[in-house]
Amino acid sequence: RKLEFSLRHALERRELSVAFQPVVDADTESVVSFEALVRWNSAEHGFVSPAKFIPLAEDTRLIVPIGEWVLREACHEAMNWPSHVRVAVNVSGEQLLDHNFAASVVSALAESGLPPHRLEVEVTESIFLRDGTMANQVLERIMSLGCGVALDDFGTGYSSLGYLRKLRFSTIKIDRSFVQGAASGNAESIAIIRAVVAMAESLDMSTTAEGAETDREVEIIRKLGCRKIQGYFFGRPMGAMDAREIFKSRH
Ligand code: G
Ligand code: G
Ligand code: NA
Repeated sequence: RKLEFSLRHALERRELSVAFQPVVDADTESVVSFEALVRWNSAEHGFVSPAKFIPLAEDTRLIVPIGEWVLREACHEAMNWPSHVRVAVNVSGEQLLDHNFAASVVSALAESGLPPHRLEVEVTESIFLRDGTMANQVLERIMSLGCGVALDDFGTGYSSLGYLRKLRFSTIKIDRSFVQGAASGNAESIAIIRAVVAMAESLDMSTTAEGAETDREVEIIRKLGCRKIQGYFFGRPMGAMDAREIFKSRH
């Protein structure tokens, strides 16, 4: 397919970039990390949404070199931020299960000089469906390097609590649909967020509420005890230079 052909050449043509979205501490509202989000401005197709090209990259395994590039870019860029600010990088199943993945994390850290604890790898529940044993092993290796591992889109997939017993995630990310539900008074969403926060606390994991857009949403998330908040209310994904500016203006 034509899009696939273009995507094959996107890296060498320097059409990819990384956007960074701030994650703030729920109490202080100061930026504690950024999530790295890949962007593609294609010569042939213009801006292509990740929702469109990430699945294509996964099907064609182009996600392996693309993901490795994002990882390196993100680690390098994080070196320009204050040392308490972390960077989170999304990792697809295809990438995580590639035999080279752990080595690519090691070299991204070494090349950039980023301390391992400043990198958090984000995975979704779906990775445990493919090859749960292997996914566990790779994630344990990543954790043993000192990196964090966040469980993304929690509650939307094929949730099993089994992997929470095996792996010490640094963060559970609560899906935007629960945040929206809670703010519109949906009792089930509120109960689920409350339960996830309590579970995370007792497992010594942090929680991030995703996709907060309004002060009403921020208000309820805070009341429910989520530790961190990510969403348009505090900042959209932005270019690297704009992300750096945040620390200049706010100190
Ligand atoms: O901003 P947003 O449209 O960026 O991203 C849509 C989805 O694409 C995100 O939910 C995320 O899961 C995925 N995504 C964005 N960047 C990356 C990346 O670098 N690697 C992988 N595997 N997925 C990404
Ligand atoms: O699922 P993941 O954590 O990868 O989510 C990242 C995606 O969510 C990106 O596409 C990002 O642009 C999007 N996103 C981040 N904040 C908000 C928000 O406040 N509202 C909406 N609608 N999308 C958001
Ligand atoms: Na993510």
